[in-house]
Amino acid sequence: MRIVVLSGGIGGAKFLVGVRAHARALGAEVTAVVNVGDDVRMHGLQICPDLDSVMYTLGGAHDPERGWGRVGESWVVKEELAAYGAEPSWFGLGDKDTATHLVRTQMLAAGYPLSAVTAALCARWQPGLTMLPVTDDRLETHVVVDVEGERKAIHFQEWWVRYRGDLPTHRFVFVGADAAKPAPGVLEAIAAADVVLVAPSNPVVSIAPILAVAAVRDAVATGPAPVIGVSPIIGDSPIRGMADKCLATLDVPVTAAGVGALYGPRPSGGILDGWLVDSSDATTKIDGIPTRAVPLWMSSEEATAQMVKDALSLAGIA
Ligand code: GDP
Ligand code: FO1
Ligand code: CA
Repeated sequence: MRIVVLSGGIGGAKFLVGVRAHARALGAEVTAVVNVGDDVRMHGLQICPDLDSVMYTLGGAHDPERGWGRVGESWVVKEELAAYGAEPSWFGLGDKDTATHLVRTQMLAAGYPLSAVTAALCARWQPGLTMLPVTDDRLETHVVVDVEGERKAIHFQEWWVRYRGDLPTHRFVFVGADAAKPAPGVLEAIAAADVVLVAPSNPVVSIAPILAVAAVRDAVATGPAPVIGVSPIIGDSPIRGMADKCLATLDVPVTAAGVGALYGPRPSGGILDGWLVDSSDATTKIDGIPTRAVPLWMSSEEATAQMVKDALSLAGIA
C-alpha cells in the first residue's frame, strides 16, 4: 500500500509519526508532501521550517516543548548576531540548527534543487518515509496587513513570529505559486497512492500553499486515490498555533465543520472524500463529505496511529 500525506510543520510532523507507525504495521510506503510557503532567507541562510519540523521530529531530534528546531539547542550564534545589531532580531536560529542551514544553503548555491537537498539532509535523520517539498520553485506565503497606518504585504514569518498574527490581516498570498511546478516525485506519488491523507495541519498557511500549486491540487482533486482529511480543530479552537486567526481572515468558522467545508467535497470541486473529526465534534455534518468522529488528540504515537487506522477505514481500505 502507498500512502501520501499533505503536511505542514509541527501538527503534520506529529501526525506523520503515527502514519509511519501504522504504515510499518501494514508494510506500506509513505510519502510526505510538505509545505514550503513558510520558507525564508534570513542572515543569508535558507530556512524551511515545515520541512525541518518534519525531518527533526521523525528523526527524533526535535524539541517537543518548543515544537520547532533541535532538542538540546544552544543560542550562541543568535546572541552574537544580536551583539552586532544584525536584523532581523525577532527571528533566531539555534546553533545546531544553523549547521543544517549552512549545508542547505551551500547545496542550493551549488545548484541542487530543494528536493535533492532535503534528501541529502534526510540521509542523516532517516525519517523512515520519503519527504518531498511540494515544489523546488520559490513559493512564499506573504500576508497583507495594516501596520503603522500603512497597508502592505509582509513575509509570513514576520506576521507569525514578529507580530504573532496580531495585526489587522486582510489576506494570505502565495507568491510564486502560479509558476511553481511540483517537485520531482510529487505527482508520481499522488498518482500511485492508495490513499491521500490531509494532515491536521493549519488549513490556511500549511495546506493551502501546497494546494496553490495547481498541478498538485489537480492531482489530488482528480486522482484515483480517496482523499481523507483530519481536522486540526477540536471544539472551537486549534490545539496550538494560530489557525483561529488564519481562519478568521477568510471568514471561516473555527470548527471542524468550517475547515471541512473550506476543503470541500471532491464531487463539487473540493478535495475531500472523507473528514475525520474529534469525538467531541460528533454532530459535525458537511454536505457531500462523509464524516466520522474518533479521538483526534495526538497524545502518543499509538493514539496517532489509531487516528491513521480510522482514516484508512473511512477511505474504505485496510
Ligand atoms: P506548523 O506548520 O508548525 O504550524 O504546523 P501544522 O500546520 O502542520 O499544524 C498546526 C496545526 O496542528 C494546528 O492548527 C493545531 O490545531 C494542529 N494540532 C496540533 N496538535 C494536534 C492534535 O493533537 N490533534 C489535532 N487534531 N490537531 C492538532
Ligand atoms: N518561531 C519563533 O517563534 N521564533 C523564532 O525565532 C523562530 C525561528 C525558527 C528558525 C527555524 C525554524 O525552522 C523555525 C523557526 N520558528 C521560529 C518557527 C516558525 O516560525 C513557525 O513556527 C512556522 O513557520 C509556522 O509553521
Ligand atoms: Ca507551517
